[in-house]
Amino acid sequence: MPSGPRDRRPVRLLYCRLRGAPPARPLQPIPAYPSSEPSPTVTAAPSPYERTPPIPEIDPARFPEPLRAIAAKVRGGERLDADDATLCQTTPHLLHLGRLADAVRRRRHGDVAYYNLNRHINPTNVCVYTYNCKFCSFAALKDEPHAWEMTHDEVYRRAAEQGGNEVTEFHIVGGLHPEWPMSWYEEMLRGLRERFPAVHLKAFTAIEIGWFAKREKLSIEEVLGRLREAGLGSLPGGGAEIFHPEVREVICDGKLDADEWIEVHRVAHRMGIESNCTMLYGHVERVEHRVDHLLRLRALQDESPGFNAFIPLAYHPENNYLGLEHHTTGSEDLRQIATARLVLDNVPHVKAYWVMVTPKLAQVALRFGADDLDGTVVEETIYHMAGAETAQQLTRGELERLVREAGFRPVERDTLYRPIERGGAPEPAAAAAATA
Ligand code: V47
Repeated sequence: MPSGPRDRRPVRLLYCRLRGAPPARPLQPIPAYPSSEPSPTVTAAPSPYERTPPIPEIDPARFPEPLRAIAAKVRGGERLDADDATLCQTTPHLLHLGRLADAVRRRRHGDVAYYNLNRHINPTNVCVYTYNCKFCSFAALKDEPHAWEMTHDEVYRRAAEQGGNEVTEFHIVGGLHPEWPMSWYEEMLRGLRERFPAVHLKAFTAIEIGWFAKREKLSIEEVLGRLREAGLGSLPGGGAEIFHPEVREVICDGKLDADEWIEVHRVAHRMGIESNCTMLYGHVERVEHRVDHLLRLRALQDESPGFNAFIPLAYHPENNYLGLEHHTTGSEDLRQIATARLVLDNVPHVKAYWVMVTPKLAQVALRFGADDLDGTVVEETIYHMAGAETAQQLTRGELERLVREAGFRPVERDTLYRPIERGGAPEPAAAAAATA
């Protein structure tokens, strides 16, 4: 495990199913996070799901011919259609695409770029879908040496190691454990809420929610109701992968299908539980699958708003059964950010998840439509087990520096994108940008 925020050693192959004998992965204590932040307070601000308004200053004549029609639509506040989305996914004019996405991003968020102080916790990687999800390098069967199962006390200890109430979010996801009842997770949420009452619990992908419903023979609404009662604040966006059945059959056959994933988020939004959404790209999918995926997310947001952020997730190929070797390129990563900003006109935030694309590219992505870098993270397993060589955590200072040197103003947010005030007066411009 890295020894602190400055440690840049890659967390190497914890276990390689493709290559041979797995070393055990003991749970290691994480060194204390060097911080003496005052407890946070948040300023109220609504989360705007409405579409991006017209941007009259865009001049379509200044764009290459194939992009002019899209530029005219962005200028008029018109929605892009499937053909436009396909063009975004294929145009060689990446910088011009980025310029359009940047205009939309600035119209919504001005010069603000968000980050948060969060901590990821993965209570277990034991998962009934270990052999279904061929792209996943995280999951394990119970008797495999790299499997882990935390106790409640281990979860609380990990939560405390970051500095407890100094973070504003615990991001908690894990495998679908065949033996743990939903009450195990309810108790965990209650325990965290009791010990860290100021920390938002963003927990459980739609896949986990679907699993609880199946295992406990409950409706999605009953599962979400019980988890909310125990302390659940919102849902992360994982598990969406690529919705199209042609792709799902290859990469995660047997897992929740597109309609089921969407139904979990629909129900959550109707209950007032906000969420995020994702797309896993750069594996076997084609352009039309990505377009279909984005349009399905947009349609759900029209029908039942509640997505705060979209996070394009770049596929990492190591230590899994998919059998691919290539990583995504920087251009591809920036294209996904820009396309999302232009096509998902009703999703307020686009996240450049630094763990996935590296802090350096995430910084550039702020100029291609992204307005958020995610957070401090502290301990990441899903991507690092798939070969990510990024650090395990960034400090607040490092995140702010990335934002400032990209020409934006860093604003710490809570999970629901309300600016956080620590001690001094809130920056009025930051609060205004958050509500714009
Ligand atoms: O659901 C799994 C993806 C997701 C691999 O909501 C992989 O704020 C690449 O959803 N290569 C989990 N990706 C991560 C996630 C997330 C991350 C950050 C913020 C938020 C949020 C959500 O990671 C999984 C899956 O789609 N994943 N394996 C892999 N080999």
